[in-house]
This record gives sequence, structure tokens and C-alpha cells, in this order.
Amino acid sequence: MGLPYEVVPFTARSPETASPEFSTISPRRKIPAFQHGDVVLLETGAILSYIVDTFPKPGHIHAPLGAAERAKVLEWCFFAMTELDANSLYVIRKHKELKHIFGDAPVAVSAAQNYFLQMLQAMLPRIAAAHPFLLSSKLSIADIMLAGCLDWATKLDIRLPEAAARYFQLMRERNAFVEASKRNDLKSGE
Ligand SMILES: N[C@@H](CCC(=O)N[C@@H](CS)C(=O)NCC(=O)O)C(=O)O
Repeated sequence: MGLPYEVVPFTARSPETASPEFSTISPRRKIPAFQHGDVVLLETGAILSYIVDTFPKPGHIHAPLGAAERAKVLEWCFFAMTELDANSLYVIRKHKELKHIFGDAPVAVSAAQNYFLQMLQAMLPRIAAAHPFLLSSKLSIADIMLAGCLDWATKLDIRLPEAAARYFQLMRERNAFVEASKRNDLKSGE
């Protein structure tokens, strides 16, 4: 969006997330936490939605106002958040890297990997038809949500189907993605 912002770098589950200051903003002690004036938001989808709805949109952003077009953007966001992130990627993380907390569960990990690929496969025709972004020639918050999941999946060694890999390659070449990744990589990648 080309907006000025300040990043306060935190590692998930680090002692900083338990500080009184951060716990007041984010009682679940999770990242990300977003603050704009009096507005505090703790869910990625809500944060992205607020940003595109609040600030003037540059020409390269797809943020439709009509109910049907808007719902199509949200449909991808909810898909990424629930089916890919919560139901698949976070299950893998919990029972693999965080197994000392959530328990070792190789069957759950393998089922979650399969589920991720099954969900992605079902959406592959739509991803293959991206031109070049999911909903138009312009970037939307749906692309940001999906690319975030594809990025995490590759870090978890999930091999993306070809059309998804092609789409993700395009997304990861965006300057904003490169810059954000550099910042994230300075911290542990949770
Ligand atoms: N549904 C939340 C998930 C947030 C989330 O799980 N964030 C991770 C880091 S990417 C975290 O803070 N994990 C720490 C924990 O689970 O305690 C969102 O999409 O913003």
C-alpha cells in the first residue's frame, strides 16, 4: 500500500510476548498484533482487511466494494486461514517442531500434510487461472493470505503442485514480499 509503518520485531513464544505491555495488546500473546490509533487487531485477515478498507488504495490493489466481488476475496482469505493454516500447517507445526508442548503425533502430521495438498489440489484450477493474481490483474489481500501459506508450506518441506509453485514464485518475487521476508528471517520463523 506504500504506507509508512513501524515494525516491532517479536519472535513467537519469546519472553517478549509475555511482557505486560504486549499481553495487554495481545492477550493470546500471538503474532501478529496491529495497532493504528485506537484500533488494535490480532487476526491477520482482519488486519489486512482493515488496511485496504481504511487507506487510499494505490492503482495496483484489487479491493472491490460490491458484495459478490468482496466475498470472493474473503472466500480465499477464509480458505487460507482455516483449511490451509489452522487445519493443516499449524497442526504440522504443533506436532513436529512444537511436539515438546503439543505431543509427538506423526500420524497427525502426515494427515495434515495430505490434507493441505488435497485442499490445494481442489483449488488448483483457480490458481492456474490466476492472471496473474487470484482475482484480477491486481494484487488483493487474498494473494497475501495464500502466498503466506504457500511460503510456510515450502518451509515445512511440502512440495507444491506445479501451478501453485508457479503462482508462488511470482508472489515471492514481489519487492514487498522480499522485504518482508528479510525482516521475518531475522527472527525465528514461527
Ligand atoms: N489466526 C492467527 C494465528 C496467529 C498465530 O498463530 N501466530 C503465530 C506466529 S505466526 C504465533 O503467534 N504462535 C504462538 C503460539 O501459538 O503460541 C492469525 O492468522 O493471525
